[in-house]
Amino acid sequence: MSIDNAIKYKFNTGDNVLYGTNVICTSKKIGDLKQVFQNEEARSTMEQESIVYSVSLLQPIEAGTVGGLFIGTTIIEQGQVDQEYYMTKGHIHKNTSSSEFYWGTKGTGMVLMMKTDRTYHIELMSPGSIHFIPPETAHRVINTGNEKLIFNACWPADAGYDYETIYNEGFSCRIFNQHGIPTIIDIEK
Ligand code: PAN
Ligand code: ZN
Repeated sequence: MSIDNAIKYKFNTGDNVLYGTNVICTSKKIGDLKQVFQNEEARSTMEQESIVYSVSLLQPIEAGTVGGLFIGTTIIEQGQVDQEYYMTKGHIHKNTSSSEFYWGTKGTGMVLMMKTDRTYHIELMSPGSIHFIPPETAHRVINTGNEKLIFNACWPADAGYDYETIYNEGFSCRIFNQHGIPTIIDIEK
């Protein structure tokens, strides 16, 4: 029997970031998000080094391991490109049978989930809200509040990522700030 005294991995409630030997931190800046927002011209004239969202990702097991799990924390800054709120790029999992949990810890936003037939549904995210993302469902989170939006995610280590489909085809709706109200606008493909 052995007891591990040291905390191997840690979710720091101060800065809301994961710590540990297998944690990778990345961020997406305005300059990384070409073609993600509707008004590409507005995005291209913004400060390119400005951070839109950051992810700390804990991979305690090798990517691709069947039965393994990953956990990640995402912080989406408060901001807009023209009238469109800051959001994640969004993706579908390469292994399309993978599902995922998201749960909110700070701020408010929307979880957008879109099926392969492009029908979508939206769930409101707030501290304590839990969101189940079923298999074969593209997912994106939008920060519609007036502070940072922070959420955690847990998904299979063999899920993989497909960003290309969403990059090419987009989601079937976008969320804009219209006179202070988050407004869902359907998008024709
Ligand atoms: C999340 C996302 C994270 C960033 O951990 O990867 O929120 O969003 P994008 O990956 O769309 O840029 C997750 O869904 N993992 O599967
Ligand atoms: Zn995912």
